[in-house]
Amino acid sequence: MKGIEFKNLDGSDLKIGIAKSRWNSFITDPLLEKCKQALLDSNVKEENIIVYEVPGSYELPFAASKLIKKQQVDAVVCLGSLIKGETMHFEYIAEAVTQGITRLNLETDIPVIFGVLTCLTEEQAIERSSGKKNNGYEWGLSAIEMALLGKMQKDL
Ligand code: DLZ
Repeated sequence: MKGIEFKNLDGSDLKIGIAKSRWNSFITDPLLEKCKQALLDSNVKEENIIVYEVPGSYELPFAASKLIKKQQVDAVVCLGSLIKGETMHFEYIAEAVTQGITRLNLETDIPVIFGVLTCLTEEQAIERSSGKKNNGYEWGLSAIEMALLGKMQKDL
């Protein structure tokens, strides 16, 4: 099987944060839509889905940190789209956002999902954010699975 398989997940007791960048919104809007759909399909209540928008992917770890501290969410999904251009921006931002998300995972007790496309072309990004291959859905399910794991560990 290519990709991730998920069991049935019950998110009815969960509060999930989504940090979403507006840079390349033609990619991040459909990612957000599918991510929310996955949460709703798994019984997360609409009012327990908190979305913070930021200008670009570099700002995602800050927004995720705020969702954790101010909204007490059980998991965060960071949604962004980096498309390689002619300068070094892509490399620096990809490195920074990856490090930022990794730090939050290790330093807070809340899982943060890496929902950032890092593509070489627009076509690659479109392929991964539209139709049946829209990655937003599995990132939403990943958030629920990890939030449930986090809660289980807390109860032990
Ligand atoms: C500046 C920049 C560039 C060149 N490319 C992207 C991109 O492909 N994807 C993305 O999400 N953001 C990009 N940004 C914006 C940065 O993430 C950030 O918002 C600005 O540098 C301000 O901190």
